[in-house]
Amino acid sequence: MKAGSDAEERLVRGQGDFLADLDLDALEACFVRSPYPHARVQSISLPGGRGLTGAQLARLAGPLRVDGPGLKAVPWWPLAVEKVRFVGEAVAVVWAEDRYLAEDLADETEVDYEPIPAGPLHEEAPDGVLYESRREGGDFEAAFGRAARVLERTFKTARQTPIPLEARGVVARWDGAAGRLTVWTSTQVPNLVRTVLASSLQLAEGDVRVIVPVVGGGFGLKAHVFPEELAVAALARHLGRTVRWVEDRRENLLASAHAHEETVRLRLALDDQGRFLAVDAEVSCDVGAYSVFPFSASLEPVTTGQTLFGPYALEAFRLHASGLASSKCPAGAYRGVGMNAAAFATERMVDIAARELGLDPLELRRRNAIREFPTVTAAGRELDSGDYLGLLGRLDAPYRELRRQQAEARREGRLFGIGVGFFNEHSGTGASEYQTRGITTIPGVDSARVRVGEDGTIEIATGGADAGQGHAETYRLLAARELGVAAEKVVVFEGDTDACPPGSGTFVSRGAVGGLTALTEALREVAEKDLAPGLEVTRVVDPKQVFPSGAHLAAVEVDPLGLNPRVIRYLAVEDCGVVVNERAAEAQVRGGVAMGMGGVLLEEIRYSEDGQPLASTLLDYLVPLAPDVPEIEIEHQESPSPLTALGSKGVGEAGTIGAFAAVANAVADAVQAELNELPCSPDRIFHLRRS
Ligand code: SMO
Repeated sequence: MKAGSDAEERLVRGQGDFLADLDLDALEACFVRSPYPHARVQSISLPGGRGLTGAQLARLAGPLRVDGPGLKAVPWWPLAVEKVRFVGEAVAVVWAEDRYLAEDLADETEVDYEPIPAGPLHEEAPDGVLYESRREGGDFEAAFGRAARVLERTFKTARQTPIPLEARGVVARWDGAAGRLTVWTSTQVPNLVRTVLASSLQLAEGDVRVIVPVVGGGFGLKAHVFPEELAVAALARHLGRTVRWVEDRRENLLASAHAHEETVRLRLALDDQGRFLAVDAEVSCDVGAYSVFPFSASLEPVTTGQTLFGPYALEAFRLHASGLASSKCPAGAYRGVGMNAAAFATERMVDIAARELGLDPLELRRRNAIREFPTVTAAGRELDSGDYLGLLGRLDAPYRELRRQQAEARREGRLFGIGVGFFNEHSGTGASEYQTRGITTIPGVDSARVRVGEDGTIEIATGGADAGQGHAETYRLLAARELGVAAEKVVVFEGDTDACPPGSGTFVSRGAVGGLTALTEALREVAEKDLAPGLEVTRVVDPKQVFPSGAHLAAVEVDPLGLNPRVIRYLAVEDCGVVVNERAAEAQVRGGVAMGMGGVLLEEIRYSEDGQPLASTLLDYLVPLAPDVPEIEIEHQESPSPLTALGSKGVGEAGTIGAFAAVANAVADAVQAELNELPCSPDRIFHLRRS
């Protein structure tokens, strides 16, 4: 897909070609989905030769499966075979000339289920544990032995789902003569989709082409390979026809991927000066019915565990992390991944400690912030650069001003609260890092190819994939700067495995880490060789993880009658290293903060006791709307990373991570209660205040 200079204008005019807009003469597929959380599929009766059952499809395509240290490798078939494990799991696929007829066929499909009242979801994991690990760093016993005080609390984040404006979708075309499969899919990871399709359908990778149309938001959801992608591709090959499936919102809420249902139990050891000595953490995540591909059931437990107390100096750290199976939609990547829960738990704990010690929360953070870089933390993270006291310092003046406002508001009996969210995060995880962890399913290299056209046009192709980040604009800015050419002379290609060099796509803010490093190096080599027409340079890099950081400040007022929290002021101080494209970086922060506000205040997918999802429309699953989001003030502090070509670090998730901490602390401060469970909904505040 060409992401040239006219692409953004077409988007603004509403003329972008999203997956559902592609004019491809396709049959429309519809999935038949289970109404039971856990049941044996006894029989399926399909309407007249226009459907396939899970057992039939299993002969055409192999399952998704992730193995690795601490993981139980459980197969996830394109359609359920024998058993369903969550409400919404597909058991059959039907097709017709249009979606209406396909929906009718799905309705006419009869499935006999025998509910399974109890027992393990997977024979491979009789105890329900899909992932488990332990780690310890520093002299843990000594640090706890010296403690003047130990605080213990448990924090919970809500099950959420990313809700991209455009839900998932895939079109597959089989060219029998060439033996080639072409797949258009709304994804962040085109090369990974190609690799997995090839192995599942037993094709050569070169015989699979994956094309990414304009994508209406990914937020991590589209960084997976899904059973539906395998099913539609297998179906197209089986029928020798082009087949399309476009997910509707109900399917998206029930059966795409969920995230963030975590319980974090912390024990914090402090000395008599309020210095943090050590943390003992127990992180357990409800990961749903399957281990998602490629990130697996380890994704959130590990990410949260690594990120807890991230910006603070500790002598020792101990972690027990687990991912537990349940009859719910599988949990996957969603902006911030486990870092949101880590920042929420850590920063709530810091506020609680400040209260217990009678110290100002900002002062307690200052006292414990990491001061020297680079450094290796007790949790084993290699922090590349930063200026954490600098970040906190920038909050000083607005913080004091808000405390004055708060004193006044409290005199008037108003519920006015102030919260700080101080954090660091990792971005740009590379191939070697994943291999060190024993994970081979996640690619980790990033790539860029720069070609000088015969007419002097600069063609940039990368292994990234744009899902609304505005990659083309950033690449053009960079090419203009490095080569001294006019931005209009630069054409950008992304998201076509035939036209672009292989790379990891877009997740963990890797675009600004490995992506821009590969591109900058390629541009610089082209500049050195002097821009000769026909010159082509390709760079592939295996990036090293880098660590953006930030300090956020939120003010919240809660109306005393309805107990609705309202964010009235928000300041985000970000350190994502060198800012390459300020407009794009700030748009990321703004969108990220809005998403984080959703996670703290509104969003929750609950399940009934008997496994029925209680949010299947956007009337039940509340997301923040424009009037809920205040003006977001953004400041940049730049601590260049020594590990990337430009010193940049990535900023895609920072807004969300900071907001999980700052907004939650502000609500807790407003209602003067220990709000340790999300979302901070009016009913939760009501019950907390009564107890
Ligand atoms: S949740 Mo992201 O696409 O790493």
